[in-house]
Amino acid sequence: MKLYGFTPSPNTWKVRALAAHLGVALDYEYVDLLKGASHTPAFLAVNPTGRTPALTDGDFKLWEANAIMQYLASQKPNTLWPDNARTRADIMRWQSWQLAHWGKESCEPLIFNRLVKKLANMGPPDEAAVAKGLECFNRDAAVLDAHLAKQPYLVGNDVTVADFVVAAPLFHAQGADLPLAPYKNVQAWFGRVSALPCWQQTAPQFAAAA
Ligand SMILES: N[C@@H](CCC(=O)N[C@@H](CS)C(=O)NCC(=O)O)C(=O)O
Repeated sequence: MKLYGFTPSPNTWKVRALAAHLGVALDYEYVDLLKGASHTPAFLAVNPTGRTPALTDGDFKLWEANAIMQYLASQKPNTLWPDNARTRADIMRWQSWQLAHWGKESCEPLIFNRLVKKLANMGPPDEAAVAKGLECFNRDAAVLDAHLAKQPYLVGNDVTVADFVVAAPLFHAQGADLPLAPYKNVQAWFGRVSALPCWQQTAPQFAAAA
């Protein structure tokens, strides 16, 4: 299987970390978004939306990180994606929440405006987007914190695909100044998830993005 990714992005990092944790081998190709490499005819033939990550497995082409993670986790039996309808629906619930809210409305606007713009020389943060992002972040982090007061991981007592997905943007908490201080349960949970060796094994190097 071959993964096309933009190494510094949490969307790519979480897929690579999951594969490393599961011991699923991936050929990896760096797609330099800063040079428009996701909009070349060759890449658009893999993912017509022009985004990373994307996966090929023979003639099967798959894009959207959540779908890719479920596909990778389905390669062999494991505890990250248990073969149980309710557990999978529960994991899917958190993946959906991440896509629509935690990622899109809360973390991504803050990471983009406070970190990516700085690294890519894209000008000052859009303060209105930052203010809205902070409002959404606090709304969503409060829900996450209350949930994690009841259990060590998002879906029961063991780490699952859901934890990989929801934790990924928090690796940029410091760089994007995400206001995590009031959310002690989120901090403790992130400590447990981020301690998995797979994250370090696949960590982006900001100085040399590939
Ligand atoms: N919903 C997609 C989001 C993918 C995405 O937005 N990828 C960004 C990098 S983080 C990208 O490739 N952007 C390039 C572009 O939009 O031109 C997923 O979860 O895979």
